[in-house]
Amino acid sequence: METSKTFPSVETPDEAYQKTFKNCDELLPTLPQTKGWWSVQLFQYHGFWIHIFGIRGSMLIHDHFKPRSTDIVVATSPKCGTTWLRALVFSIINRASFDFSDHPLRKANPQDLVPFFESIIHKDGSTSFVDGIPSPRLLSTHLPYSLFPTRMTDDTSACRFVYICRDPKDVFVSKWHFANKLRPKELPPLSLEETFDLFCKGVSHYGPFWDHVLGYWKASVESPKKVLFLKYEEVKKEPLGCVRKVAEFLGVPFTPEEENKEIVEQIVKLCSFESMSNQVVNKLDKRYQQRPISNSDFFRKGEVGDWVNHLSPQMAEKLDQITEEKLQDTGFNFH
Ligand code: PAP
Repeated sequence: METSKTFPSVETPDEAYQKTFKNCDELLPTLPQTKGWWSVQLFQYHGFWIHIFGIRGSMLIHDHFKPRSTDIVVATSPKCGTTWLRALVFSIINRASFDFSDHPLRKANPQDLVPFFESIIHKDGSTSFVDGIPSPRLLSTHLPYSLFPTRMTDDTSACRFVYICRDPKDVFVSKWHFANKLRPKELPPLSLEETFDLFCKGVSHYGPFWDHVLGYWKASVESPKKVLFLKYEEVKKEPLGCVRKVAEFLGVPFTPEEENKEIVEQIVKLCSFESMSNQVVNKLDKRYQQRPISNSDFFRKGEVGDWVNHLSPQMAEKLDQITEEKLQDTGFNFH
């Protein structure tokens, strides 16, 4: 649930980009629209409620992105653990390059180390920025799996996706808190009830939430070498096992020597909520120039089951019921 820190310059897109921009401009008025949770309008694009920037980003990726076999895409529906997974993947991939006591994650927010795909594809009005990132490129996205071009998702391309999902009740609560921070002060705060209703109807950034999760889950079943599917609750419970799983999936398993040096333990500790939320950069730095969001807003509680402090038993039951219906016959559950 983000835009880039400094809104990428798109004033002088190159010719190829201009064509995509034009296609996007022509498409938007034809799409169903609704008011988002804050001031951003959402459009229903291929079944998902996405803001203009995300749709244009998706179209640019579709038309212009040149994948590499080494690309790693950290994918999430907003508020499922994006910040955490970015930190984990970054530290797994770069573990030989940095000392844990003087690690980039102690000086930068994970968003600055694993950039947002839908944003940086805009940057410089061409693919030059994204083409210039050295391999392996680590990119983060909220886009649904179905919106990626087949040259990225078919089995012949070796780029990989690591996805994390989370109990929808906790996702909703986390999103509601965050949206209230983003909402302009002139507007009344979002009521929990009204927002809950929208979430249940699937109207939320990159929603419907369940369709987003199921898209990646099905892909992970069909192509386990391409998509690794994690659950926030599992990573909380078994962080060491999950970090080993991610490393294996990415083709960089921990060696016996690294195990002896307790590298896995150090990664888990560095990326833990306690450690990350206490880094000065994550306590103090403002995130965006024009939005009232700070790095600290990405570290609220980091707990499993905080929904119990916000949702009535009836609301929880309703959400569980919707989840049960949506997941029926899919073989997937959130437990
Ligand atoms: P985004 O999709 O907008 O980038 P994302 O990072 O997915 O946000 O979500 C933030 C949630 O992850 C917050 O959950 P909460 O509101 O329920 O507290 C945040 O606290 C949690 N979070 C951030 N970092 C970590 C971490 N290192 N470990 C566990 N949870 C974390």
